[in-house]
Amino acid sequence: MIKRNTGFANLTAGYLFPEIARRRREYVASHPEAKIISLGIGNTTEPLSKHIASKMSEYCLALATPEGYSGYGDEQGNSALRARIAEVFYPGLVDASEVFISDGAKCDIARIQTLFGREVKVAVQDPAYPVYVDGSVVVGAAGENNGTGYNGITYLPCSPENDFFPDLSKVEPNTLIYFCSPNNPTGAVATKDQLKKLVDFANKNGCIIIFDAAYCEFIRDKNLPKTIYEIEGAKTCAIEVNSFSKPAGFTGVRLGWSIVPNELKFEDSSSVNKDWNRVMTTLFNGASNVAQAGGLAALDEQGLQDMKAQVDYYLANGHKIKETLDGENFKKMGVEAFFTGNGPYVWAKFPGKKSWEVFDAILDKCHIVTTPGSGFGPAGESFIRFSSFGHKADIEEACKRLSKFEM
Ligand code: PGU
Repeated sequence: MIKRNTGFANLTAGYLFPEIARRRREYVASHPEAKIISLGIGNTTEPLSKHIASKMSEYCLALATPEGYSGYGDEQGNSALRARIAEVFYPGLVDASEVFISDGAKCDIARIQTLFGREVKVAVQDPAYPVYVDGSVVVGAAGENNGTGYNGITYLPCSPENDFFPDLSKVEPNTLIYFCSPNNPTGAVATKDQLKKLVDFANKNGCIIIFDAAYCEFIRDKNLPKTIYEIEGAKTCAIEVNSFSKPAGFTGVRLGWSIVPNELKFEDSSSVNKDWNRVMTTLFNGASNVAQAGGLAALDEQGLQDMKAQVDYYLANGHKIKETLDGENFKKMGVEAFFTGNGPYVWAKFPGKKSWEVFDAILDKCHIVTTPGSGFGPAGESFIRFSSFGHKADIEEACKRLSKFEM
């Protein structure tokens, strides 16, 4: 018999979001009358831009003609799209040869684990998008589960007390640091000064940063950095992952990218970009050509306008949720809600309560699904994440119900 990958045995319960879906199903089975609204998983709800959809559709129909047909493309992605991403998101900062097109940021985060293997030390912000830790556990880089976390992972608490920016002195040299800004789940956006601290620390200590910028298009404050490459020195210490999922509504279409700078090196001076190219060409066969046609359309003048409008729509929902959580009923419970207006999540602390307890109470009393903060790491305990992805009318109804919530 083949032995089970010990990484899987080491994983705690199921992946967070299917577990939430399971609890929702269980609740609905016993309360069939409940009209559930989801402020849980960060899943886009608004239809694609007509402009982007029609470009994909044109491309798709052309595939049915001899002239328009194409099979496998370059594994690194369509060269026009690589160049356009460099130009739109990283003007003067990144070369097209450093852009790798993919089927999404989550998939890139998974493949990144193969790039560094099981020997690497890992540090994560706590709370964090669960894929960084779970992915590390699967490849065996996280060590053993000791009940509150994994002993091979350095958890860097990010809380209101430290302005959601971690104490880096806890990170050992030569560590892979996952850093997400705008942050999932806290919504915090690192300032240029904070990112400069992170970059300087990484360069000084031989660390590599995996910078997850999946929500960068939500940044409305012009002083906040949208990419880590705005920070001097980032190209020798950082990989960025990014995605069309949230700004273009491509959560189902699937399209993302990673940036691996030519200057980034391993300990033996070999090129990280070269190995990443090897990973992408060997273990990935290129993003869907239809999705890439959509990506190109998303980055022309009309597409950029349409993406901005979609993000504005979700941001308006976020403001509404934050306003509701600032209401008298929540004040009485001592709740403090955090929303920067530069990300899609509202992060709220329920002092003295367990996250799952609050999750259950909101589901039971308001018929609203949320995400328990403890699912993002030990420092997320007592918090709840509210997602602003949803139809405006649903958000309004959810806010009406929440304004009467008590526990
Ligand atoms: N990075 C971050 C920080 C995310 O929050 C998400 C989605 C992704 C990457 C995934 O990007 P793709 O390009 O679509 O692969 N987070 C959502 C969805 C849950 C999930 O499992 O991805 C969330 O609710 O946190």
